[in-house]
Amino acid sequence: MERTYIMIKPDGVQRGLIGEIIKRFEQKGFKLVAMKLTSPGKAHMEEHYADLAGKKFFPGLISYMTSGPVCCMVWEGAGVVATGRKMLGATMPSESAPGTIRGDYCIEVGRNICHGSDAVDSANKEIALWFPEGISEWNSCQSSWIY
Ligand code: 3AN
Repeated sequence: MERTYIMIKPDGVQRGLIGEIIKRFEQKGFKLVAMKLTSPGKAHMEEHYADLAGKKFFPGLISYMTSGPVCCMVWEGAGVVATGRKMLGATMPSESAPGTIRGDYCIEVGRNICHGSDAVDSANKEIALWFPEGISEWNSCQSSWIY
């Protein structure tokens, strides 16, 4: 079953949006298979965002992302990578549709609440980076209703 890495950024945690974001993924039918609140160091965050290392906003992104705890989650379900991105909404809050998380809760790209893996390959890399301890399996009694 497909998995994605969803991370609630420091602004989302500080604004009390963890429950709202979890609610949306749960109600959609996805299964939460790992979660933790953690305050990562600079090197860890730079590894997570290595693809953006050349961008002008990179230093600001890293200092913001290490300014407080982030909520790290792995969600599982059919098509969860692409659907998760749709649920987050476009990177630019001015372009993210109402009804999406970014569309409903933010106006500034540098404070856009949440991260979601952009492809199955990057999801697998990000899950390994953030959950080196592995993920515990559990059975959801809802799955027979969803699938
Ligand atoms: P996404 O998070 O939607 O995959 P990316 O990977 O292009 O978007 O960017 C990663 C993060 O970098 C964004 N979530 C946002 O916090 C920040 N970011 C992207 N573009 C800009 C920008 N033009 N100015 C400031 N921060 C940006």
